[in-house]
Amino acid sequence: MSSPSQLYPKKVDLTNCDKEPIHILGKIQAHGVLMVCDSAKAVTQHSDNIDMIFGESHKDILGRSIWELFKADAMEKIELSIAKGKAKSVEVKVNDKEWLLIGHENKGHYLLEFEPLDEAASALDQQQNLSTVVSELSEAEDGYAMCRATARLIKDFMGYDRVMVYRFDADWNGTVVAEEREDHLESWLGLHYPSTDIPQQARKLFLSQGERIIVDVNAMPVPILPQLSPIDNAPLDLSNSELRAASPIHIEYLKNMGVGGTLTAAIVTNGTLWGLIACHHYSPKFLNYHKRLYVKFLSQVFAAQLVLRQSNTTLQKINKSSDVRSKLIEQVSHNWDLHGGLMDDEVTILDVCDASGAALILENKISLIGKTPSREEIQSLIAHVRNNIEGDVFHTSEIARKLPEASSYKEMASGVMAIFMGIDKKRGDALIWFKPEVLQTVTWAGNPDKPIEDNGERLSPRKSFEKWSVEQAGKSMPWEDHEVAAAAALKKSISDIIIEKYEEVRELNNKLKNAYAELETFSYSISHDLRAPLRGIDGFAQIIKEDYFESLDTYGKNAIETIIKS
Ligand code: BLA
Repeated sequence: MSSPSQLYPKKVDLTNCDKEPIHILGKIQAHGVLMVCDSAKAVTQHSDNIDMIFGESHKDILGRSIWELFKADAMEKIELSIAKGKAKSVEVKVNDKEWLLIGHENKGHYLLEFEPLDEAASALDQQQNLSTVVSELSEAEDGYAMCRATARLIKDFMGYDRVMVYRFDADWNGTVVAEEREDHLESWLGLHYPSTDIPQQARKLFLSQGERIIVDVNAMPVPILPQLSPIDNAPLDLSNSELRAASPIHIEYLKNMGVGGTLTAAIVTNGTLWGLIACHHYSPKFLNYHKRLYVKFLSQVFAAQLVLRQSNTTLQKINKSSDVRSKLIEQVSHNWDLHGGLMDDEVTILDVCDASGAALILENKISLIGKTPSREEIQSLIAHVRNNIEGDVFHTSEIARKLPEASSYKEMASGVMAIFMGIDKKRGDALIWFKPEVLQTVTWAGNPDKPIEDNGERLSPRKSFEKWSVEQAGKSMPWEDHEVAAAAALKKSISDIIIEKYEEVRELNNKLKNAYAELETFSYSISHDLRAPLRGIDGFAQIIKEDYFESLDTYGKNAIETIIKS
């Protein structure tokens, strides 16, 4: 059998740890048994502990039809477990032993996973539990209280030593936001863990499966034989397997934490992983499939309630900001003065969100309000934002991370949110809001910069989870969804105003052009119409001068000279 050091290249580091193909590691956990067959129901692979089901009687079952291996009544149930769209778990009895069989199909492979049958909770109990969950969640006063209630209920129902609600941040680092634990255990509440503890392929698999148990961290995983499937000559895909053995790196991590068994359930909101419910037991712990599904269901109920509550809060805030927006537009429309109407009136753009300073850049003029960087710094910031904006709103709570020069004004503006307005983004008419730096002490479980240790032979997860405090600088409070939504809505309203104003100016321009054209025609016709009689006057005056000049008195002579000169 291959040892972990054979499975893992020596050079496991943070750049390739997220490439480990955890769905095809070729092993299952030791508490269950796996059989795989093809569409003709001939056994193609099985776990190396098949004797747990058949004893010594069926040692060599590869290639044999499962009809030969199971009695007719068991076969009926097996057929049911792998039939599409039917119940996936069935109870079967083989050699006087009862099993829970969970079946599924994956690319022409029929996976039969046998787990020990354990007493399932009664439907009535489950219903009562569920009603407790729903009422506790709806009574909770805020999101944190909901997390606490969920952790407590799952601990009560399932009996793990420690149950945590773990929330991911935007960079996939995570924090324990609620915890229920046995009294003798040290608290992990509020501890931060780096994103590398749960690499991206693990998060992806987890998101699709929703729940996963590791029964005994210290048990040897059981290999699947043969290693390559004769159906497609590839390692067996265990993505949807209940028994899939965990990656040795993760097992080592759990051992370093002193954990004996885990159950983890995904908290999914709007299609993404919001966080996890992580249950730890300090000795091995098996929870049957139905109870696991129940935990999965509870975490779905929790996620749905969370989304509902967040949407309600967001909606309330959006409504409030919509009033602010209407007032701003009204102010601007009074005398078409954006600078005055947005920055220097009863309501200002600072009321749109929770910002401590803001700037308006419009028609090459910059107006400032509250605490802001200087005009020159804002000009340079605008250029950065213009190159990095995706969608309608740019926002970051750590501007200096991408724009190092911004660290000189991080105290007043670590957080930046910006929108461009009007027709010409290149001209850079923009609104920018600032949030100040919030210095925080973040406590990590172990040194987050060294999630991996080099023990000479190969690299392994960190061994120490000793609290590690780091002063966090250069970061503001985050921009909440409703603030970003308010900025986007304001962008639209102001752009409309600017476009309206632009249209108005264009119309005036057209009118002016027409007026000029008319004036030109007018003056042309005037000059044309006047020229003819003038030429007549001039001609006749010339005749008088040439033929009758001497018969005129001095006054008449002067008059003729004046007509010709004029
Ligand atoms: C998986 N790591 C996980 C999972 C969790 C954590 C919850 C999924 C669990 C599961 O699928 O059963 C991490 N567990 C935590 C954290 C807490 C907790 C943070 O209880 C906090 C309270 N792990 C490392 C390093 C690597 C790593 C350095 O620490 C990689 C180099 C890998 N973690 C890793 C892998 C998996 C994992 C590969 C997937 C395990 C599997 O499904 O096979």
